[in-house]
Amino acid sequence: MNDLGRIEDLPAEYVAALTERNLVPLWPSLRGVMPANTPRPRTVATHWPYQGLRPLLMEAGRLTPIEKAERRVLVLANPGHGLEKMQASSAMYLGIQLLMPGEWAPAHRHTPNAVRMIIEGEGAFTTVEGEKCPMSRGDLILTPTGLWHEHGHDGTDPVTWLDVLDLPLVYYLEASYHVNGSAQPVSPERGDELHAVGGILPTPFFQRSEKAYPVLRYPWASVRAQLLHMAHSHPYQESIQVTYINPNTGQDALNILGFYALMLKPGQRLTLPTRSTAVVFHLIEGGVQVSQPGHECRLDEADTSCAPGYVQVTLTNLRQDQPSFVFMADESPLQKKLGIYEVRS
Ligand code: 1HN
Repeated sequence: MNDLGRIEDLPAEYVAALTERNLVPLWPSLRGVMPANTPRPRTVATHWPYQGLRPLLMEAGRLTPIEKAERRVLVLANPGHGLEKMQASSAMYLGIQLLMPGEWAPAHRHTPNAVRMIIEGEGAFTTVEGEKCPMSRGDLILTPTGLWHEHGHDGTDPVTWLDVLDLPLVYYLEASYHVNGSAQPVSPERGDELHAVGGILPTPFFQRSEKAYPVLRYPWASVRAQLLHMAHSHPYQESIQVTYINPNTGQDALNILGFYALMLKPGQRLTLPTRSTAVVFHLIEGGVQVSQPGHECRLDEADTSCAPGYVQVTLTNLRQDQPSFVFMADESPLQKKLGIYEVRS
C-alpha cells in the first residue's frame, strides 16, 4: 500500500486558498475514511453492570421528579464515541429508565424507533397508539417511529427497563424530533393476543390487522418457552436463537435495529459469526462470560455490554446446570437494507 500525500506536504497558501473556497483535498484523508480491509470502529467493548448503576438510578428517582425529567434515564454511553454523544454504537442508543409507583411519563411520539426490555418491577405499562402493554421482566415492547407512547405505573415498587433506540442514526440523519401529546384513550385490542400463536394469522374477513406494527409486545414467557422447545427438539443445533419479527411481513420487528433472544445451554460456549454490525448483549437470566479480543466481561442478570462490528465474540454460559438467556440488539436490518452487511467467518 503506497503512502498518500499529507496535508503538510502542500504549500500553506494553496491549503488556505482551498479553505477559503470550502474545498478540501481528498488524498490526505482517504485512508482515514476508508481504511484497508476492515473499518476502525469507534465503538469499544463496554460493560455496564446493573448493580453498579441501580443505586444511582434510584438516587435519580429522589433527586429529579418525573415532571422535571419526562423520561428518567441513565444513558449507557460508549467511551469510544465520547460519553456526551450518548451512543452505545454508531446507530444504537441504550438507557436504563426508572418509573416510580404512581408516576406517569407523558405521551409523545418521535422519529427514532425504540424498544424496551423490562428489567424489574411489576404493575407498570406502556401505552402505544392506545394499546396498553403490561411490563414484566424480559418482555420486549416496541414503540416504532411515529407512534404515540406513554408510561404509567400502578404497582408498588420501582420499575426499570432497558431502552434501545436508533437515535444516533436518526440524529445523524438530521431527522430526529418529537411531538408532545396528551393521555391516550386505551383500546381493548391487544396485538400480542391476536398473534399469540406462531404460524397462524388472523384472517382478513375476520379481523386481520392492517396496522404496520401489529405486535407491540413480545411476552418473555412465550419467547423463553419457545427457546426451551427449540433446544429440546433440536439437540444438535448449536445456536438456539430467535429473531423478533413483524408477523405481517416476516421481516425484522423494526426497520433499523434487529432484536434477538439467545439461549445458552448449561456450560455452553458459543462463538458468534464475525459480522459487520455492532451488537448489544443484555442478560435476562443466568450468568454469561462475553469474550472478545482485548475484552472480557461477566454478565450477571440485567447487565448490558456491547461489542463493535468485525470482531469475534464468544459467549460462555457460566451456569453448569441451567440455561442462560441473552437479549441481543444489532444494526443488521439497517446494514442489510444498505447492502453493507457482512459475515466474515
Ligand atoms: C424516549 O422517548 C423514551 O419514551 C426513552 O421512554 C428514551 C431517549 C432518547 C429520546 C427519546 C421513552 C429516550 C426517548
